[in-house]
Amino acid sequence: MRLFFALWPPAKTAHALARWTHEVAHGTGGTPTANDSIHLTLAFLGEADAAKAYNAAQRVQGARHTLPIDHAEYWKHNKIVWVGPQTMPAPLAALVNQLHGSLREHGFVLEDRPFAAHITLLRKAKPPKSLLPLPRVEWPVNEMLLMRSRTSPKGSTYEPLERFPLQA
Ligand code: 2AM
Repeated sequence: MRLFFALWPPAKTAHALARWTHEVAHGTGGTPTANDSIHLTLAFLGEADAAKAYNAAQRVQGARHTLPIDHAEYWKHNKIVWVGPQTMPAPLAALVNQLHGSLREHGFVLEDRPFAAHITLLRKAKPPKSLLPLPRVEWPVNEMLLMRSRTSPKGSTYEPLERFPLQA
């Protein structure tokens, strides 16, 4: 199974981000992420064993927090438009560090590149002249999810396998 850990926004937040993406796409073209597929990846495992991933995640004790979405950027190398926090929130950094540490202890091989908190909203986009101001959105982070990804020529679909509540 192709697996990853992620944060999922509430429907209202995803909707606001999707509306913004739609406006941006007038200028850049590209394929918008479907509303219910908008997410932030914490760790990408690729083909992996779900039970092992579950065990690794159970050891993680993250704290609830709010994720600010106050930065938008275009990456030339993979032609995506993404949004995320301008500054990494400390509880998110701690969550990612714990999760990556526990996954490595359980034998998972993760990318060496430093973690970049990004939410991909447009793929195959042309470079934008400028990016529209972002809507003010609330993204409460109360749980992390173990997700299964299925890829097809039409794109990826995601299915939650397990939810891990964060501490209040
Ligand atoms: P992306 O949005 O930048 O493509 C599911 O594929 C999620 O895992 C996506 O959010 C994707 O990020 C992320 N991801 C991280 N590393 C990946 C990799 N090597 N291959 C595919 N997806 C990866």
